Amino acid sequence: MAIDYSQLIPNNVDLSSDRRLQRALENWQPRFLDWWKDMGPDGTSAFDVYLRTAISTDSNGWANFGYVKMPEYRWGIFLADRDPNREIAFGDNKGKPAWQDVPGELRSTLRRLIVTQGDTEPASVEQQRLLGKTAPSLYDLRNLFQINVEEGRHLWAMVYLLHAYFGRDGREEAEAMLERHSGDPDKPRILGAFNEATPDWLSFFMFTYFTDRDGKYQLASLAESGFDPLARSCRFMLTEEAHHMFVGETGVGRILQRTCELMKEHKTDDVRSLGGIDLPTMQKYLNFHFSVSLDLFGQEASTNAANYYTQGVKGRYLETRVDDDHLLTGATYEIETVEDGRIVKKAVPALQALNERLRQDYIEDCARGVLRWNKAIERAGINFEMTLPHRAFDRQIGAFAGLRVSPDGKVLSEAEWNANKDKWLPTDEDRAYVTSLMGAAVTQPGRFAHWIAPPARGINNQPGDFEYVRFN
Ligand code: BYC
Repeated sequence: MAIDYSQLIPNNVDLSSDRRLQRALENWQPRFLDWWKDMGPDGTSAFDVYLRTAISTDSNGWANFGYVKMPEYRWGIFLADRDPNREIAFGDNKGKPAWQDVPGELRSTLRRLIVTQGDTEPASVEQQRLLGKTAPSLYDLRNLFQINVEEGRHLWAMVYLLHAYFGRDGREEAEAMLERHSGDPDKPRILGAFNEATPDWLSFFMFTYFTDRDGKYQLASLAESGFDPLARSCRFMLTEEAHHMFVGETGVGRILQRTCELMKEHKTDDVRSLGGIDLPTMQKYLNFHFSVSLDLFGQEASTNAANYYTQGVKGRYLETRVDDDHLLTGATYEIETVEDGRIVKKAVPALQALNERLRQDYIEDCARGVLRWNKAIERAGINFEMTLPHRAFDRQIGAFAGLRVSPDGKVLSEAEWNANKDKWLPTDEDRAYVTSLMGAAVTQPGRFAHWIAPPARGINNQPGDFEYVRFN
């Protein structure tokens, strides 16, 4: 369905037919814009940015490029097309028609999941608010802004659901989305990773590689939901999410490329003396962002997850392609957990292991990009391998929280951990070094900061010296 851009809130949900809902959202809109002004990318209101804007949800329409001032970006409500025959694919309600409204008994569960999902979107914009000041190129600056406006749109997607289906509670939750803030000691964001700082571009690329990828897996599970409006919202969000992970993978890849070039050119490992980011520091940042993102999947054995599945509100990754009964009542799944201070494998009811199963899908996906990075390092003739740390390394949530574990999965004493942790996680000194490289934004078209290689190709096939952002 095409999106009507003549309306104040572009949408493909026939918003004008429901005046109450339309008015409620039109009330929320200025508050969103105030939040964007206060907490969104700092000092950027006048910039013309070469952005992709969705004008319809089909394959031709969702990637329209042109210059836009970000506060004028057409944030709107776009759901993937409805399949009138869609059935719930799993759990106790398997085979029943997908719900077009919220079943009363699932109201609080669904609201909670939608709020948790929605909360991450503005959180990431807040985390990235100052990065524009130190962008390594116009190309990167534009990608940052693209991600920021789309996270804003993803907030709109969840706020629409809250307003349309959850009455007064939903409206209150929509307000609260703009009141919690990343890292705020009194009103923090809900999930841990979204209260961490993203102070530099290495962190940003690691975040978009690892944490946005959690977004992919959580959205994919919610896209299986029996609550059809949620499923359709998430399905369309996933099309936008792919670019965010692309920015992460290629961003890390371009830093690695530059580092390898410096190492080869100067025949040294001492990349810092040459103004680059050394490979061990890259590995430490990877360790940090991977483990923080693993926490986002929740407990290894979770009755919440079992209930979500049985009730039909949150499925598995690509649920309909899994070849089993989609009930999982008698099935077991092997997880790693902790017993008597040791990491052990244990079979648990598959229903309780759904967070862990999703985490496993995620880890395998993360590993594919690491493999591509390593191929590039190898092609450059450098003998170094980036690795994903063990899933128990430095965890704060779940069975491994509090356990000291090395990146290769050995349980350590507190003393062993303290003696080694600076080799595995970024130290204050590492962070200070990376921050020191983040000079004033590089704003000349076609130029790049010294520590990162140019991309292989431009956005929408634009040439290397394209003016992605015009400062007015
Ligand atoms: N931090 O039974 P458990 C994205 C809580 S990212 C703090 O395992 P459950 C994006 C948990 O709430 C995707 N608390 O929980 C990326 C529970 O609390 P209660 C975001 C945590 O519900 C980049 C308790 O611990 N979407 O889109 O099975 C940029 C017991 O845990 C954390 C979603 O997350 C944590 N990390 O699993 C922009 C999808 N983990 O009940 C955007 C919606 C757990 O004891 N959320 N807890 O009070 C969910 O599906 C689930 O809430 C979770 C947790 C998977 C997060």
